[in-house]
Amino acid sequence: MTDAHLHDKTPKGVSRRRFITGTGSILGAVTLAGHTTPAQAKAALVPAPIPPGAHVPALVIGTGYGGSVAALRLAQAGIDVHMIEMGMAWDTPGPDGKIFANTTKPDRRSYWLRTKTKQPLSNFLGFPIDKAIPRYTGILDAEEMGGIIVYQGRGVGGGSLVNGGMAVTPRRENFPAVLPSVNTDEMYNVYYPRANSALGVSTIDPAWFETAECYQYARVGRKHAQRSGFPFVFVPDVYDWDYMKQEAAGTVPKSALEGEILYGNNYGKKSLQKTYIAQARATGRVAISPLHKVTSVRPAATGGYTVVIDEINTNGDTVTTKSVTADRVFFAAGSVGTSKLLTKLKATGALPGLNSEVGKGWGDNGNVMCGRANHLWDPTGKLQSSIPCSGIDNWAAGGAFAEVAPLPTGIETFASFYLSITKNPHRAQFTWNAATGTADLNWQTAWKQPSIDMAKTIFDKINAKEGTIYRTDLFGAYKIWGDHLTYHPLGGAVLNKATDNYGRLHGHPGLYVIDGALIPGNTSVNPFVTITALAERNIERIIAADL
Ligand code: FAE
Repeated sequence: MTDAHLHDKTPKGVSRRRFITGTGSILGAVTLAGHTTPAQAKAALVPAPIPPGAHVPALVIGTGYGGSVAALRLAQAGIDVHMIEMGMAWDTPGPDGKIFANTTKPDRRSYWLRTKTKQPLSNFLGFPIDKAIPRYTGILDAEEMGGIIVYQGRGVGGGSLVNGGMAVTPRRENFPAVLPSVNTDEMYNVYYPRANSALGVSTIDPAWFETAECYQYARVGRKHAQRSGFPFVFVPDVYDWDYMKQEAAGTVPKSALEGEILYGNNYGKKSLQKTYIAQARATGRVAISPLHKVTSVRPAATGGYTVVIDEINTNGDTVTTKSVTADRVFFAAGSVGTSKLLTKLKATGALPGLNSEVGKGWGDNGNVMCGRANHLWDPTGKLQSSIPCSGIDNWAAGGAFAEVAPLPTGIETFASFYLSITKNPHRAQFTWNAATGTADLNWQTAWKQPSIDMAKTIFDKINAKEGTIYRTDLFGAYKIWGDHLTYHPLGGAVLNKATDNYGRLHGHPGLYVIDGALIPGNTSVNPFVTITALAERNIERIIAADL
């Protein structure tokens, strides 16, 4: 790389001298002097927790899928990265010797700054099951906004800490509707394979599936789907299937077979901490500051951006407010986090160049849940793996793809449980509320009706065929549909609208969006593989063209 090249590609507003120093002496020293040793390069990395006044070449807000991809690829390109994460590091065991709490015994580790649990399945046999817990910076955020509860992971690893690990690539024919401005061939030939490989995605051994006690519920799901003529598909996951076999054999500590999901997974799941983030740290160029929350980004007088960060304690209180500078900032705070931040920064004049697409195009991936009551001769099993491995694909005919999900209660429930992803057309918008100082979302509860209708194309038919009924006791006293929530927030800073076709925010060179906020509301399947693959595509272009 020549000096002239550096000059050409320096973002507007970042002085060339600043950019070279700002790259932690890595690009600068390596290319201009050619003498930097790995030890010197490492010494230049700003340590965590990030000190006030620090200057970093690349600052990544959030440590979920988008952020982890950005950090790894930037580091591999020789650029020092600092990741800022509002949640905890999740690297220290609690009093029970485990890092994460069990799903059946939520404690302070389970929820983000709540004094009572907010379980997605709020009731059982009609009775509320939420309970009091101490307020703490726990792992699962149940964020209540505009008529919907949006569940999100908090901590180093983002959503990968709490999710089911279902790693689904959309059917190729559905992709153009998901991301119309992205080349389908490139995604399926290059970036989906790259993402799947780096995430460690694989599919359950079909022979083991047939006999495993813990997947009786999925086999019942298959039987019912097929008897009604629906295509039943195995769904890949990032869980280590060999580990699960050992759990079933009783030779290792149990995780999926102990019902762990939602509040973290102690053993078999390959969260980002074990994949992208581990690789990123191994480069020696990535530092992570947990319990740090970005509250502002604005152009710095000296070039680059000033980033304001609150360091918080485990009660959620701000301990210190720090100001740092960064040559480039990657927004990877998740669909909700990125959208809220950008909406605020545009409205308050911190980033006046952002366009009017910011905050728009937010959707819930059409999530809706339901349970079915099976006959007594059709038990789904006491032991249920918390990791789903299968789904019912009625996307083309009915606009719904349903995960056959577990109900890992430890007792026989005679219930089949499903999370459907549907082609819900509604999109909401974040707007700044100056009176409350919050970014509000205008989602409406009634907007879930199309999702219910699409899910019914599957389950009304199965119920009619099997002579069964919906469970009415899981989401309230008499409520069939879990239509109050989403696990899959998407959009709010949509690709090729709020940003260019690679995630560069309009109006502010050197600012990028690289997470689920780029995807306009729906992916037709579970989203994280698409978020990861899109981030791989975008960062490759950004590194090649901008750095
Ligand atoms: P995400 O992973 O949410 O990461 C954003 C990170 O930014 C988080 O760690 C935040 O704490 C952090 N952050 C936010 N604001 C700030 C700030 N101001 N300063 C510093 N840090 C901040 O974003 N998807 C699937 O594909 N398959 C599944 O099986 C699946 N199951 C799920 C189950 C549950 C219970 C949940 C909640 C989600 C599930 N998902 C699943 C969704 C998936 O986890 C989600 O789409 C991705 O995690 C989104 O990735 P992003 O990189 O956009």
